[in-house]
Amino acid sequence: MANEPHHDDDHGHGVAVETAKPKLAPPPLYSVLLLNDDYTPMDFVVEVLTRFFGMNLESATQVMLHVHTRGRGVCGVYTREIAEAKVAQVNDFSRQHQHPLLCTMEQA
Ligand code: TYC
Repeated sequence: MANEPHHDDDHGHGVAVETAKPKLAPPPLYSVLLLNDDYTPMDFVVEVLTRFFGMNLESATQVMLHVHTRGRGVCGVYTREIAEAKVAQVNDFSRQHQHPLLCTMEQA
């Protein structure tokens, strides 16, 4: 009886063992949005969508028209740091070209 095998993790040496958490939680995701305005040219918005969001001309035109008619639209979904970088790049680019186009983000 004294030499029966142990069936716990510490092999009978009194070490406290805590079971590891099985997984890391996935990072929260953020939607990057464009907002409509009355002044930014449609061509410029299409240029932004192709340059910063990797869209082809057809997708970029669809998203631009969606924003134009609905007021806002999603350009892409990213982790926080990538979304923040996209927002900064788009707003800098728009200001450099003297357009009031606004890009923002929200948790998806
Ligand atoms: N409403 C603008 C126009 O009529 C076009 C536009 C589309 C502006 C999308 C911003 O995010 C925008 N010229």
